[in-house]
Amino acid sequence: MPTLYTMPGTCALAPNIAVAWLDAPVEIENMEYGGHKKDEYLAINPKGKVPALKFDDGDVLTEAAAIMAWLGAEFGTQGYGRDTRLGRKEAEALSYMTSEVHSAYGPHFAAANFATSESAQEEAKEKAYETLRNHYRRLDDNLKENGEFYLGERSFADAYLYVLTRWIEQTPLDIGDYPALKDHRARMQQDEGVQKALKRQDMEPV
Ligand SMILES: N[C@@H](CCC(=O)N[C@@H](CS)C(=O)NCC(=O)O)C(=O)O
Repeated sequence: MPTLYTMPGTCALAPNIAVAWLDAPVEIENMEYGGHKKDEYLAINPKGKVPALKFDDGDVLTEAAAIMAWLGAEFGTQGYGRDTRLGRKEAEALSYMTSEVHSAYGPHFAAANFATSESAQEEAKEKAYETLRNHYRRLDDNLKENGEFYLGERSFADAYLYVLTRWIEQTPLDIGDYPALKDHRARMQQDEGVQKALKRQDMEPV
């Protein structure tokens, strides 16, 4: 059975939720914070990041969007079929959320990678929050247009969006400014699969 490596508080929660929704035969190995820098894990994922999915033959797949694409293709009944609109849109949404929105958190999570002095780091963070405000505005508008789920029907984009709406609490941004996102987060926390994934990752609803 493949193993999905996760860590509390991280974006690995999205593929973890996908595993729960699909009831996929995937073991969850939730490492303590810091486990991602240990030699044993670096041998699995030299990038030193989670998530990573290790297959029985030793092959390893990294990148949350790629892992969810594999899960959907292997165990899913909808989404990720490139011939369906939902599948195309799901790939688009996950690329946007992982490569644009998550990346915009860089100065927040690791300011030292962006500037040396404390004041320059603060400036980098402020710029990041400005960028994030624009991203969350766009996400909120898209969700408002589509209703209950980010793409109109439930998809893995909702799982990743849940990660992003949790992280907002660590920033000076206010989820109250994004009412559709706030409602989405509350609905997700009622979901059985989300609750199961949170527990497996040693996390609580926000
Ligand atoms: N592009 C990667 C990003 C993975 C990533 O940044 N993971 C974070 C947790 S959300 C991590 O492991 N950070 C630890 C570190 O950078 O030290 C993906 O989408 O899977």
